[in-house]
Amino acid sequence: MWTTTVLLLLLTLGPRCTVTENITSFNQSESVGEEFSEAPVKGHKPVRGVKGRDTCSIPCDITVKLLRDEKHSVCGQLQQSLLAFGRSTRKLIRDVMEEQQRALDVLSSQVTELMTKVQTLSSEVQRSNNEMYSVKPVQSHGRDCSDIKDGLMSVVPKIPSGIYIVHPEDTDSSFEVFCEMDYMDGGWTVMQRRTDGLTDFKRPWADYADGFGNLAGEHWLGLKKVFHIVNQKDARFQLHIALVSEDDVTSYASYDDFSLDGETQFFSLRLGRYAGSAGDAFRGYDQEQNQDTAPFSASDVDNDGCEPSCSMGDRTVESCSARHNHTGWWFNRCGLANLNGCPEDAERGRGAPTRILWDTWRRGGVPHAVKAVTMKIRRIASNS
Ligand SMILES: [Ca+2]
Repeated sequence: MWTTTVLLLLLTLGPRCTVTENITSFNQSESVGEEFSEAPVKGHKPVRGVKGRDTCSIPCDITVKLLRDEKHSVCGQLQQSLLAFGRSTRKLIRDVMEEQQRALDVLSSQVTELMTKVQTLSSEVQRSNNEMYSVKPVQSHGRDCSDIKDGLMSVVPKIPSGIYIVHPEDTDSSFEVFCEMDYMDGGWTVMQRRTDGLTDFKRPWADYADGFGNLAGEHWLGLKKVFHIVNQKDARFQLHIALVSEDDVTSYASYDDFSLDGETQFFSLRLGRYAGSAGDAFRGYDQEQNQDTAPFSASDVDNDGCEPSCSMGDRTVESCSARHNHTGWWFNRCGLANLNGCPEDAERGRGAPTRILWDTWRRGGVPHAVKAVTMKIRRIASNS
């Protein structure tokens, strides 16, 4: 009835226009259309030109207003829906991203765990590789590995690398050494080897004098034993240093003469001419860095040339051994080489680099990070 009343009201007002039944708000029922098409309201003439039950005439400005109101209401609803949709989409995206982040976190912790396992496994592989060498010393006596090689060459087609017993000339002592019989024609007595970082090189003087570590793996043969070998009558030795970087680049430094003074001179180093690809870090770039002729120092024996102290950049150094985490070497105002260097205790557990120092071996001005090194000596002249 309300609609009918509105329509009747509309018919009495202002300019007129034709409204067809597709304007739904005005055509709620057939009876409505019937009501004003066939039964004209009292006092009003039917509008001219409007015929049949499906059309009606209402003022245009009212129609426009009603349509506009309806449009506003629809627009408002649409806007609300869009806002709600936007909010729910944002929440959905946030949820998905959070879920993916959680998945990534889980994956990254798994990768870390795997890396640790791989590291442990490769250490074990390295250790078992080392143990593959003859751990039981070969009972083949000679004065050093070069002498053993010369003695066995005529009777054994291929001399294996491994642990041999040597008895240097003019000494009462015999001891075990590792002989490299394959590398560069063999006959090398290994005096130091670093491979896996499992042996602690943070040691006092007595250990550096007597030797430590595992001959088949990482070890320091000992200054007394090396002195006995290189101090033999009418024998001269060369030194070969083989380096491997963290990214598996290899390099070497060799000296055509190598000897040590006795213990009373703190096993001072004596080097011949340098050849190689790693640079002469023993001598460095100037006399201040030169370790040739330097006596050996350890954490408890200080012969490092810093007396009472050295200035290095903005630092004052009293003990090169302390500066190099209490390792032993032929320090001279520290210098550019320390093949016995090891990482600080705090760094060790985190798989820190070995800190083996051979500073003249560089790429693009930056020293290589050395992961493995072997120092070995071989006879270059015999008393024959
Ligand atoms: Ca000092």
